[in-house]
Amino acid sequence: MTDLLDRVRTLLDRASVELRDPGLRARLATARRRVDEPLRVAIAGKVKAGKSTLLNALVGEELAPTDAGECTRIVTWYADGPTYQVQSYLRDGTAEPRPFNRVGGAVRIDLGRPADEVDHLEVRVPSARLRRHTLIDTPGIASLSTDVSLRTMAFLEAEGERAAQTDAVIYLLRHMHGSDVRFLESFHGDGLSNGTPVNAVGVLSRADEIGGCRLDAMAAAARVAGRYASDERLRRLCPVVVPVAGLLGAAGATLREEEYATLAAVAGLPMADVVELLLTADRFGGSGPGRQPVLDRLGLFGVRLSVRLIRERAVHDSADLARALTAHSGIDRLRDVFEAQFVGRSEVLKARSALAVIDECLPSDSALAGEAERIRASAHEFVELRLLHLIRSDRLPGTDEQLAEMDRLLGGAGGAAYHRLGLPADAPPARIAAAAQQALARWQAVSEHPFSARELRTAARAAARSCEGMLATPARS
Ligand SMILES: Nc1nc2c(ncn2[C@@H]2O[C@H](COP(=O)(O)OP(=O)(O)O)[C@@H](O)[C@H]2O)c(=O)[nH]1
Ligand SMILES: [Mg+2]
Repeated sequence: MTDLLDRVRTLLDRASVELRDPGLRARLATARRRVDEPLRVAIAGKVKAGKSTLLNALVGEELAPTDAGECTRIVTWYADGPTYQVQSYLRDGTAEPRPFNRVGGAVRIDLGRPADEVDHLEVRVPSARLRRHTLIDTPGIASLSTDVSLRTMAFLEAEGERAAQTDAVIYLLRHMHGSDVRFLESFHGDGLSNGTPVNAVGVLSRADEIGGCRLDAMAAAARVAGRYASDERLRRLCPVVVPVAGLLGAAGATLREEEYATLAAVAGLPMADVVELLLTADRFGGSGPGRQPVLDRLGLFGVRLSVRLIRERAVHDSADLARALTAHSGIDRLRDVFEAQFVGRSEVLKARSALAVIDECLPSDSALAGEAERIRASAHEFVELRLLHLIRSDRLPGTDEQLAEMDRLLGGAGGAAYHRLGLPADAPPARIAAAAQQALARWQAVSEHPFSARELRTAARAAARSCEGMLATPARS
């Protein structure tokens, strides 16, 4: 079987030979390069949902500004590169390097022209965390009508006159909000456009603030996220919702010695004073030098948690505390989900994006468009995506148990064999092979059973094929 991306590369090469229009050729060339570039993942959600903070937490470095400066109104890409470098891509199609400086870590870019002339910014960062995917910070949706919102929507949407610029989306939800769901639905599309359950992960953001920043906030957030995940409408759009306190994650990655010292000094005060100080954010922030900046960096929950951990001697220095903040933030869980859902599926996501460009550049009755269609119809990776979409929009018959297992086998929880078989990450090859063999037999039986509905039989054949794939390449993960 030829590699999916190889088929897509060949198709793009042939298309660029056949096309004469320079504009279309340029688009194909861009699409061709993109096949070999890291996956593009956008962080989307409303203004102040915590997008920029989450990006910083994911990279483990303060990069994206989190105030209301003019650059936060522009779509900004953060990509791996040999040195720090900023390129501004203008709406007229040209690009120019821009000077920047770093204020408290955040990259401050000198635009040198009105912001509305800039299409997007690209910040290169030497970071191993950006090697396999590029993260894209979006300005956010304030309401569905403002200019910034419209630009964000246009950028994320696959439909309309251009293919999506992103391969996958992390969508931040703060509270269950009608407009959040409408936003997600707006780029729901036909199951193979952008922002469908196969390439969207939900984050319940600013999770530490739930329930008034009490110390059990993260547990409360996990319950809320669980409810979101079982919400019918939301589940169809993004089936996984991970609670994350991006602020804690970012602080954990970049905690400074003097911040630890400030917190340790508070922890050393008599208990009654500590309780009094930590009652409200205002009280703590105004109570002494250095405290407001620490509050801004960690939030009230982060300060309360840190003081408690230091008092209880659960942490002894800034490195300990940094680790504890990271552990509480939920960022590691998000990274795992992200790896499983996006990075582990990056080939088919990239192939999908590239084929969307072919669709746009070539007439639908041309031989090459036909070949694009054949790739979509025949490549097993695409078959899996389509079936996942059917399962998740309740359009496949079957028992709940069957559908849940099929979702997993098709890679719904991650593309690695252990994800598909519901085994632990360290399951030995023999156990994986045995489980795959059993699943294969089970699904073959379903596919041949005369009483199975026809759609279920077809889907069962595909699930069996996924099992065969695991048996053929047992070491693949
Ligand atoms: N407590 C708390 N505050 C957060 C968190 N994430 C972001 N914030 C704060 O929320 C505000 C908006 O954050 P920002 O990342 O700029 O949101 P964006 O507009 O979606 O990019 C800032 O003041 C952040 O410090 C979080 O996880 N916990
Ligand atoms: Mg922002």
